[in-house]
Amino acid sequence: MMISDRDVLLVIDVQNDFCTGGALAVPGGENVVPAINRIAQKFTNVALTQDWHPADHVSFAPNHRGRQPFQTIELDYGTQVLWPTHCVQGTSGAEFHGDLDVTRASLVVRKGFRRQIDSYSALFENDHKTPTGLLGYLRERELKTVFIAGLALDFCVRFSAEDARKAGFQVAVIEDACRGIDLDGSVAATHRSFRELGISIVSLEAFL
Ligand code: VGL
Ligand code: ZN
Repeated sequence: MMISDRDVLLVIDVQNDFCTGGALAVPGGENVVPAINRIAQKFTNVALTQDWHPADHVSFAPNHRGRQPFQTIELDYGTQVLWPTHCVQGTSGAEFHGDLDVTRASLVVRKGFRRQIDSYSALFENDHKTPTGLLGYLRERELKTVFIAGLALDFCVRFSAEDARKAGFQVAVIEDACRGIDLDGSVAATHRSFRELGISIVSLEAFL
């Protein structure tokens, strides 16, 4: 695959809490790290996202009396999954995985820092309105194709891919450089959505 200066690699939430031993571990999460490090070498433009919540965040189950992780609640912007407390600002769980090569990254977007709203997508928070600023970056830098890798395939990778596609970018998800959580068929729903929206799936091998 030929990578151009109009392409960007968007690396989603490769943080300790999403890896083995972390507070919201995605099965095999840390296995994306060597793959992402290799792919990142090929790109001129690399952007990272970092899930970055205050301790009193609305998405944390312990902040809702009588609720358990992975239950859902209704908020004014829609249904919200309640997660174990994870990626709290300034904690080691919120740090990037220690082996992730961040040297090529020209942008780090933090998301989920507003107490009352979660943010899966790298572009918009879960109300689908509040911007993170990444869309402005992509447009102003005149980037055209967004390649996405990281965690978790069926939440933050999925929402980021959907929003980037809807905003008019070509989007390709590098699926073997992602891992999923898979709650109630969410991985299958992700594949359906990608097909409907014209989001392509590419393999790691295509880059090597
Ligand atoms: C994520 C759940 C909660 C993700 C972040 O990175 O996919 N999932 N916060
Ligand atoms: Zn989160």
